Amino acid sequence: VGAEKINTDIVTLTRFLTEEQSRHKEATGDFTLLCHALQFSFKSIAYYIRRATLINLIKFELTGLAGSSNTTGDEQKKLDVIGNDLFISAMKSSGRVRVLVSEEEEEAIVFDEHPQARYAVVCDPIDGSSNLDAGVSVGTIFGVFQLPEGAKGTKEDLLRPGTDLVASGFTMYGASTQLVITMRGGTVNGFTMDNALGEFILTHPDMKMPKKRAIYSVNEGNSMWWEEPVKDWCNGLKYPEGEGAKPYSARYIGSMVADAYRTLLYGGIFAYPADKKSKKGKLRILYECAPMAMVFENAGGQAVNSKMARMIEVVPEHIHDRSGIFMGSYDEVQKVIDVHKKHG
Ligand code: AHM
Ligand code: MG
Repeated sequence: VGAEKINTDIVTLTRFLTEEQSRHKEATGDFTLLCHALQFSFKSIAYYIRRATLINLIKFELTGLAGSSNTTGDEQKKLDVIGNDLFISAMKSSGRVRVLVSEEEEEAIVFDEHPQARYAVVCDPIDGSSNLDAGVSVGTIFGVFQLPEGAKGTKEDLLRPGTDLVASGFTMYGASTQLVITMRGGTVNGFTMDNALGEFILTHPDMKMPKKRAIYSVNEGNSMWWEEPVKDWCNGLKYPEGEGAKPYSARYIGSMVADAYRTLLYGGIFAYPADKKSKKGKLRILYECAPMAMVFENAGGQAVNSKMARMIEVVPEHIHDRSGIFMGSYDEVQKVIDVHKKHG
């Protein structure tokens, strides 16, 4: 130990949630329990991703590790299936979730065994999974809605704008596991998983993103399909006018949680616009765009769709509905909005 200064008053996610709950006199504790179940799903997904990466390296198959095999028994169970199963089972066993939407599931999952449960959870259990084999960071994106008493968990309970979310956030399974979480109208808090303690530690309290930063993050390979205002905006960043003006830096990982996490910390803008080929964009409103929009707004940034409407106010037409999105530092998103206004 010696001269090393040891913090003996660590704020874990568990402690943070307990303190949050005691600040809300009317709280029943149901939401806190739901958050504990979320926490467990993040920990277990992080664990399996780390383990699978290692196992892949030494050429084992995932079947045995996943603890179950499919009909042929020898085909490996994909990590996104494992992540999805871990998430569903954690939500179901919490007893607090009435209905769940996962990117991996065509239909919403209604937990009729918990008819009194008052929450709906939306998630992408492992976003960016096409990057997994290259060891690139992936993550879980989630959102929580509160349901009216006696809700049956129908689709209508879920086709709501992000402004109805009571909590949202995402994890990033990278060099370390990061968790970013925010509650409606609250601050954004970042936690880092301490593997030795098995706890998420509050390392980034009250995250506020830089008001501007010359970094843009977009798949420019799609630019031949972009609409004029989007092309105009991007060219403006690369070929700025005026004496001594410097162009923006490009950063694109292709894994939303990783691009979002960097953008939150360093500032800049992340975009996945709708275009002539993908008229509705690529990313999903309910469990990708809306939760991220809430995080970015609560951190002082902005998030809009391709029509320049506030992303968090968009109501999806169906649970897997998509949207274009621009999210990031306040001034950087404002630039996009201004260019679109100019085009009328
Ligand atoms: P996924 O949900 O199938 O993983 O797709 C979402 C991912 C995001 O993480 C990322 O921002 C985007 O797709 C990248 O798309 P592209 O490869 O078209 O640039
Ligand atoms: Mg996804």
